[in-house]
Amino acid sequence: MSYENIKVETRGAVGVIVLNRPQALNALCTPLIRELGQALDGFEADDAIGAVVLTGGEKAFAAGADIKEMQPKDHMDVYLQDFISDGWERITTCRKPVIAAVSGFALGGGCEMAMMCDFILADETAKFGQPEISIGTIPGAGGTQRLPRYVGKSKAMEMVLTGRMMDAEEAERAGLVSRILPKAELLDEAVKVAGRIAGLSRPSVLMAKESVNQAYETGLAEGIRFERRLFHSTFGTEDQKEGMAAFIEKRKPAFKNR
Ligand code: DAK
Repeated sequence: MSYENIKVETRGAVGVIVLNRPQALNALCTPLIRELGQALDGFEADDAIGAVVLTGGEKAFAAGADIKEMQPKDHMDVYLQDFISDGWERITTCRKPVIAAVSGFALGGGCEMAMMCDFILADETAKFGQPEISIGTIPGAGGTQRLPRYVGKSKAMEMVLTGRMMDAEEAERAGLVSRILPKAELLDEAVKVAGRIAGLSRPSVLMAKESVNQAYETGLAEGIRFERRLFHSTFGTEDQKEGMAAFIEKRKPAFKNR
């Protein structure tokens, strides 16, 4: 499939999606979101792919939703069309892990998109922010909900109310970013991490992801019960037998994703 606003490639068992509107700092216009959804659908359906990396350009991961597209719209336009809701949530419904590799600006919808991924790797130039308040609106793709879950109320509230940006070091300290990598290595390292995940037992990976995500949806006791059920169910897989046998026999496991 050919795309205008993203680039898509596979590297081994890893699907790589590159946001590619550099002239607009990867502003997330409707056609881009549509293409992103199509690319994710393709990788989800492809058994050869075990994980996905989502990245942008050097100057920007994405500087937000497209302000030029949004500016003329009125309430009834956005409400009746359910403006840009369709497609935005696609990342969050991916069963395979999606890793964000962030260089440069991740602002507004760009920051929200990175937070929808399973974890965020960043380089030292990364800057995160929810600047919507400065243009007369508020975050609309989960920023007021996910940012406090990542960094706590105080920092999230300050960022949402002032539009202040966080640099990579602060983002790592606050827990928004899992690791900072040198700029030249960001994508290769993200693909390597994704490749490691893709080489593990697929059912275990999907269950592990589902179980961590459950921590944000339920209370502790219910979450632990959910985890226990999934943990027990891994004992019904061939991969659990193989993984544990390989450990005992001091060899690499050969997972079959069964
Ligand atoms: N939209 C459209 N164009 C953008 C853009 C954006 N968000 N960000 C940058 N650009 C464009 C600029 O207009 C400029 O284009 P030309 O003027 O050259 O044609 C080009 O990219 C380069 O930008 P600058 O000249 O401004 O570059 P600088 O280095 O001077 O500044 C900057 C970089 C990132 C600080 C600055 O561009 C900036 O402040 N950008 C806007 C950041 C922002 O406010 N972002 C939040 C947008 S609101 C929802 C889903 C999502 C959302 C809402 C709802 N639903 C699911 C319902 C999200 C909303 C938002 O993200």
